[in-house]
Amino acid sequence: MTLPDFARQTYAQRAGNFSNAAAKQLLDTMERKQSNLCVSVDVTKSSDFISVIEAVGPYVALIKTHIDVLDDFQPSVIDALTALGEKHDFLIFEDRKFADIGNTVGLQYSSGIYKIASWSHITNAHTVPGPSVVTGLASVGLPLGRGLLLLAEMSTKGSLATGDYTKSSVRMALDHPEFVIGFIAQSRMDSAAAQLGYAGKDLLVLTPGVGLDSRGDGKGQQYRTPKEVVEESGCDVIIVGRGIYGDGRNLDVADVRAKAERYRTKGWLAYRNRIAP
Ligand code: S5P
Repeated sequence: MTLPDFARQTYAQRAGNFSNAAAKQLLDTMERKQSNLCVSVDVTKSSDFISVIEAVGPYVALIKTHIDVLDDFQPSVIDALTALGEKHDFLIFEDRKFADIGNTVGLQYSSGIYKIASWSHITNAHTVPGPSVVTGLASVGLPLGRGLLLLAEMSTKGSLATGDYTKSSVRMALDHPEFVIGFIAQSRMDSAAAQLGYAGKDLLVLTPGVGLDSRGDGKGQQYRTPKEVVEESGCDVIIVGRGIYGDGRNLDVADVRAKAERYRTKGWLAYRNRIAP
């Protein structure tokens, strides 16, 4: 497969392609920590949540959360998460998948018990509502220097986010370059962007559905390896959850740390091979 030019640039070079503060920070962090790993911490106890993040912190550029799955959420969890982000030098991505009218998503992003915009550098949205989902979120997130990812494709079997839907998602991103920093997707979107007349616009691709030891979870999830995702498909960040902490029960922190190190090594090698084949 022929990859476009952005896939051959270093993360440090690409930081200069973005005006958005969160995108620049993420790329600079990836370069500094030599890591394109994002760990998705989908556990339900706050103590496990913090233990996993403490263990993987040194190896990641980004921590992805589903803050609403914590059974015992307290605002102090956010303080602990933020402090670990400062200690270990990573950014935070709340995987909220907003998908409502602009007014509602603005409220969901700023308010309620989670106040996502106040602590999450990056969040994401489905494109099904059309551009108003982006403008609604931007009215809250842009003044805070936040960034948004659009779900252009999904990792699940039978996903409807393909073809014209994916292409329309790319158009929505290109129409909002200050706030939209890229996609959740399985491949680069540069050829769709070029077809839409935006050949020179860099956008990040963060990719879930990454696993070294399994091809699926029996619940619709499909896994590919870091090599397939980063080197062959040109994606920028690998998002790994259960590949690192298993089913989240009986956490073995030393094992979680070793797995994070393993994914970080594989992800970085795939990137090195991609930029200097
Ligand atoms: O297409 C997608 C988009 C996302 S954000 N497929 C996904 O799996 N995700 C998220 O990535 C999902 O919500 C979960 O938090 C993570 C994958 O977790 P894993 O345990 O399967 O690695």
